[in-house]
Amino acid sequence: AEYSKIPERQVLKASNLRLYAVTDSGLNKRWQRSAVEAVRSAIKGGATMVQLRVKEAETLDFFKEAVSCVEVAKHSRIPIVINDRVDIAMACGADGVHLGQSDLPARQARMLLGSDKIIGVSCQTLEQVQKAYEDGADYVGSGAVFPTTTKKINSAIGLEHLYALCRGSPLPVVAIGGINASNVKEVLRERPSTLHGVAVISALFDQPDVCKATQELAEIISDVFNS
Ligand code: TZP
Ligand code: MG
Repeated sequence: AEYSKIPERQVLKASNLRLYAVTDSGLNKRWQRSAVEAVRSAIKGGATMVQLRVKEAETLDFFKEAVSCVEVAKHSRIPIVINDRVDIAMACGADGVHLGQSDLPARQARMLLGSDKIIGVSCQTLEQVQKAYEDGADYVGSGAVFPTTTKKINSAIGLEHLYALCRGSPLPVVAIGGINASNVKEVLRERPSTLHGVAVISALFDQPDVCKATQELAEIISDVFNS
């Protein structure tokens, strides 16, 4: 992989981005599951990385959830990153943080977290990808590839734009937004060398059986990568 050229940041392996499970506090509430149950089921089903994404929670509640999720993920040796909050990522011992364009810049997050932690940045343009790279990010999340109701988005970028971002990206890319078992093959139809997998929320967590949904998606993704 491209980023193996940066020796001090080998905590993230390309294969970790294959099936990246992103939790959603709203969906957990709707399905009456705790974040830790959601994370445990996704890991059991074959998720290769986890992001704890908590919106509109008190800091203490977010922190406590993060501590339990980190424990589960560490036990399974699956990297876990915290959405938005560098402070919580540091405090709970997570493997890193995932930042949006309105969060702390990756450069400052890197100064706070040091060189051993994973930093991901959501990017919609090549300029943002380039900046994330220069700031010391480890990977880029690009999307929303397709329309989604999980998050308010301006517009979906579509597959051609995703592939163009991947071709211009010095960092590994994970595609996100509206991806599920029915369209994941289509997303991975073209595989620029930097496109390492997909990140999903509702395809795993807006389902009655998270473990089964993860297994089904994981199976399709392995078929694609092994073909
Ligand atoms: N960033 C871009 S789209 C999105 C995020 C967090 C939501 C993805 O959710 P889903 O349910 O997999 O479409
Ligand atoms: Mg964010």
